[in-house]
Amino acid sequence: PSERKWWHTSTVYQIYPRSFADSDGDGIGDIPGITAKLPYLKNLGVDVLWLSPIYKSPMDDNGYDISDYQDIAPEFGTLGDFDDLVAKARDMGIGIVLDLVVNHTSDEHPWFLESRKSKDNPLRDFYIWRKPAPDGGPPNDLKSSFGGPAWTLDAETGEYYLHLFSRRQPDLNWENPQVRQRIYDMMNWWLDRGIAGFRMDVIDYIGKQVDQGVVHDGPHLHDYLKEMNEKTFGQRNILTVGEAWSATPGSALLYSGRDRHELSMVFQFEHVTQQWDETYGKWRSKPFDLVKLKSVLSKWQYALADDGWNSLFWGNHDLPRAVSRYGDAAGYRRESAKMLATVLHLMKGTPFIYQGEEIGMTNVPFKDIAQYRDIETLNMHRLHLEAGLSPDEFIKGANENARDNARTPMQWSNAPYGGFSTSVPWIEVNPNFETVNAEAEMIDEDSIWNHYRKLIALRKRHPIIVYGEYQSWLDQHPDVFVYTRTLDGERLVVVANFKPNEVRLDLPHELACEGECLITNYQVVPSLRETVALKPYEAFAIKSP
Ligand code: TEU
Repeated sequence: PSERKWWHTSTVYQIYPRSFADSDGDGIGDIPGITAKLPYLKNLGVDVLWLSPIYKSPMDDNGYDISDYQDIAPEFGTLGDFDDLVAKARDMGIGIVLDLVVNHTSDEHPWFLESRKSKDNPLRDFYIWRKPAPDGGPPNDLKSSFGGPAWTLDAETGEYYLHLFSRRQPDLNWENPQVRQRIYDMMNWWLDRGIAGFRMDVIDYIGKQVDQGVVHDGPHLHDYLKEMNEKTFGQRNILTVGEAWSATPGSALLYSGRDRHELSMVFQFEHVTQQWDETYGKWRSKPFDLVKLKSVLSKWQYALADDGWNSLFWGNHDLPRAVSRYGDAAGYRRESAKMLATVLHLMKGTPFIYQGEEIGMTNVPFKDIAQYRDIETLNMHRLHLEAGLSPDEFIKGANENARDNARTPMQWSNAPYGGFSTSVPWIEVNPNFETVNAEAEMIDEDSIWNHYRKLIALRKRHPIIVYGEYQSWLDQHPDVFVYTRTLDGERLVVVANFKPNEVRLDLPHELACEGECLITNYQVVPSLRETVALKPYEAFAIKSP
């Protein structure tokens, strides 16, 4: 890109505040807990922290249901705690990115309490109300992501309101200019407090046209984003990343193109959803297909090569643990976690690390639905059992793909509750905390943690990692991912074995080289010949000349 931005060389770390660090012993993580861990994060080398929602909320969806955009949930702390976090982070050169959840609010938000009172309430039009269908049922068949209809009848006025998530998350009406203005005012209020950016929840939904059944990529989506940019962060040097499950390379260029004045980048999910079952979605997983995964990752690298910008991530609070999904075959947790990190962090884009990924945290071995907390999982459990799935089958699918896999407490040490809290946490700690924990990782030179630390530092030292041109090789190879980056006469070759067995690889002879091995999860590899013997999950990168 013609213009260089600070976030091109940054690495972002996502914190799920409820599960990160509990400072007051109530079993729920909090803001002072995050502040206390700043030295840990500085040591790891990350530049930006994205906090999942910390606002006042009834916590129907763990804070993605906000009842006051300008206050902090008491279980997380106070505005004073937040300002203290921002100031202490800034002193360490770390920026704080907030989660902007403005597709919907909580049903306890004062706007919704007003809106539902009467049809002529001044705030009625802040939400999306429709008359019942002639048979008294919902206005149309839009569905909620958490199961069931996206419409709930409100007895007060006899009309339905729209909620694309839980019934406690009514959708805001973005067509109303007053709604947009209130949101922009709120964003400016946070920007004035010194935050470094926003992650925007389901931002592809804000242009919806419900009567036409259009949810994502509505006709005014990009107009609203341009307006938001102009009225809020446009003149400030911040990072914005929109969550867009619907994003395609084409729409990503609209969101993040250099002359578009919209967002810095988006999260796209094609590499996630292409691994899901066509019929049962993520509740029935398919065997992992590396050729497909490579083709999606490469497609995005090529599409945003000259304009726009990629975000790079394996996990977040909605996704299973990447090491469990793509690696972790018997005895190779460490090797595969490092391999996955290598492949992702050496691509072009801004890498995001989800808390615990840097110590190789894994999915949970829950046995009973009572151990789950997530609203989506609990709803789907009910619906799938009604539809005939056995409880055991459901738990198996949930242990592979449910959102709680990523939401168990951060494993700090082998102390009780993994050192996360002094009392029983809101959700069980993964029982492997005795061996998988930050304390053990940090003292071990060969750990996953130290591997992440190296990758983050390499990005700062080598412009080729930030700006080098991407090319993939051996696209049809079922076991190995090979790509190159080139910049100013230099070339970086990245080779990664995705299989828990040795692989003999024949490389195109142009890839043979000698140079500096920037990173490896086995022995240093100083040169590449046309035949390479790769160990299980081996991954390395060589820079030449
Ligand atoms: O996620 C959007 C979203 O579409 C996911 O809930 C998705 O449907 C699900 O994980 C796939 O099965 C965002 C937030 O990241 C999520 O935590 C919130 O629950 C959701 O929006 C509503 O705010």
